[in-house]
Amino acid sequence: MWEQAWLTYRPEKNRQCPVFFQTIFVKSEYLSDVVIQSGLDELLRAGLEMYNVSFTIQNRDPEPLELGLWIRVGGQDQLGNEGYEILEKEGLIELRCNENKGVLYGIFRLLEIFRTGEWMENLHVTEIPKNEHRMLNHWDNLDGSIERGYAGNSFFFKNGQILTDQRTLDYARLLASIYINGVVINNVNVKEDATLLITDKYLTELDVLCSTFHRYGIKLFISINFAAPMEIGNLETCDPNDELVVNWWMSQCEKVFNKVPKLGGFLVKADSEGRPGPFTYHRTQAEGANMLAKAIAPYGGILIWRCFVYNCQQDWRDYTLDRAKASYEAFMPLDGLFDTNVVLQIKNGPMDFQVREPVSPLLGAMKSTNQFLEFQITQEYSGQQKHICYLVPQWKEVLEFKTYHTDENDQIKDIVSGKTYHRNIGGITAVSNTGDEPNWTGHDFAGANLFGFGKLAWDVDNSAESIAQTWTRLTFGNTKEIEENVCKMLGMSYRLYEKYTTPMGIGWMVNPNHHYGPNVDGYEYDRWGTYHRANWEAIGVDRTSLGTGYTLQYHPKNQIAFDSLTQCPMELSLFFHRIRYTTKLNNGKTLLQHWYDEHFEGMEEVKELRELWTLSKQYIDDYVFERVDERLKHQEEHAKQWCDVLTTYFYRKSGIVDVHHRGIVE
Ligand code: GCV
Repeated sequence: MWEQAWLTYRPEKNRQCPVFFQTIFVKSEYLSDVVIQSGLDELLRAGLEMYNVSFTIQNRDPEPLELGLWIRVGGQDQLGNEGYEILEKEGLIELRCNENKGVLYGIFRLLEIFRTGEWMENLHVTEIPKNEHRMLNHWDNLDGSIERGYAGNSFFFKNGQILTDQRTLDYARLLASIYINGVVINNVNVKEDATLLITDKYLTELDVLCSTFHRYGIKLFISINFAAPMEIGNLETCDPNDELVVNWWMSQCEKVFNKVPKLGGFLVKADSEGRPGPFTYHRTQAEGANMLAKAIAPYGGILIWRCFVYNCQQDWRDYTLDRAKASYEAFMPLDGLFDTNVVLQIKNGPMDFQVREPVSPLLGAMKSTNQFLEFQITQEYSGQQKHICYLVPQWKEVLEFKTYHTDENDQIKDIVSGKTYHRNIGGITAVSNTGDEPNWTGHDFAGANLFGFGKLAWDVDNSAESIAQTWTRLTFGNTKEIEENVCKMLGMSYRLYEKYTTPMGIGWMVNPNHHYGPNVDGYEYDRWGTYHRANWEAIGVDRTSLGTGYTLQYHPKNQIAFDSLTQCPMELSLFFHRIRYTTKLNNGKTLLQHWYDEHFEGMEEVKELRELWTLSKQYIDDYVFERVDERLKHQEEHAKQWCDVLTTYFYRKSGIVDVHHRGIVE
């Protein structure tokens, strides 16, 4: 059996049952709407679980002085198709919205406000999404495994079959409660059976799954294989300019959308890490994307094309190539050449979801192309859901980064929403961290990242702290004591993790393939373009304009700052610079001393996490307490391993001692 994460409705013994659990005023014409019905189902469920009451429905407007929840749909253009307004006046609560999704979202929010104790007389809340598309990408394979999954197996697929059951329905509820409105269900690395998702073998099952998620206002998407015309269509090529290929996709898409009309579109990883793409035929990424976009345009489909394109067959001896530059080089010249139903999906940094990277220079530089920003919720490089690493602070930094491409204040958040450049599609997407573990995310605290992503994608101005508070109260219980301790743990976790692993933007230094645990040279003499190039006197790749030239991909204002070691944010200094161990940083310490300090401090501070958790013991269910505690114990031990390996390695390389003599292993 599985749990309900932040939708756990605990019995409320000490509070009076609010009116919205008792009487609902709603016109009968809205009751046949499946999305509105999902909202009412949720209210019913919450009322039963919290107060053991169910509501009566009145198909009319309330009379003066009547109490209850009044659902009003339509005539609220200012709220768009997803926004809502909640107003409390003398015991009557009005939920106003323009369309059905507003009802669903408004009900979830109403429940949240009540459950977290934010409820007050004359409450007035208006919410309109800042991003039209708020999506999750699942890297689930059809055999049930999940690439970079740390919470069990897939609940979408098992043994080559698509699953639609109570668990998938509960997932849709969880996602709707955090405003997610799009989900890609399968891995971007489309192989074997997954290629067949666009064939009769799966279309009926896919349609059933799409209809289930549709009830929660969520559109499903699938990742497709660019080489499908060859692998399943018996063609000899998948050249996007070949007429046979074009026709094959046209007719295949007609079949797909006829059978699965609610499908949102396709996601494509092409010319990346062994996946096929237009480069094989000397075609551009735009030619590849547009060919597919045209095939799904008649059905209103969106074609999401990833920009994670780089050479993964690099020679580590070759200093002329810099992987960080690859995406910009491939896509920037194509700005303005993509069809209107194409959106480019760009990872937040130029490399690959490291604990800290600069913001991808493509974001903001491309002015005439739709863009989605891609985050990674699954903790591939941030502790694999064995360590606590609350990622919302990282995402906030990305969203608030100023590109300077239009003016002094343009921020990534307005670029990806489409606002800055008036794009017709925009939004934020992230790789999901869920699986079939009872608590969905393996580590209970990883739930905060999923919850936080949804809340942030809806409103990028939500603070990391307020999101953490809401999540904590909903998940563990509505008390001040739990909130204080858990939020403190979440608040310190990202910076902590960075300190004892790979600070200053150097990244990697993990064991190859599974990417868990320290291994400084794990990727150093390999083909992936992820080098630190440490020797006895210095470390880092010079990515300045005098080095690989990567900084030239930014607006001159950022380029100048990143080029200068003194102006470059210290936490990114080793991303941009090659630095001698003895060079003094802005904080007055030498590089190596700072490195030692970061690691030893991180290793010490991590102990506080377990202490704080222990303080919460009396408020938390035993089994939850234990499963988190077990992981915290591991995190503490593993932080020591990181610290020891990463200090010893550089001590041995350089011979430079730690001025505080904290016991580097010789
Ligand atoms: C799904 C990284 C990960 C891969 C992932 C890839 C991507 O390289 O390690 O597992 O593939 O990113 O984002 O496509």
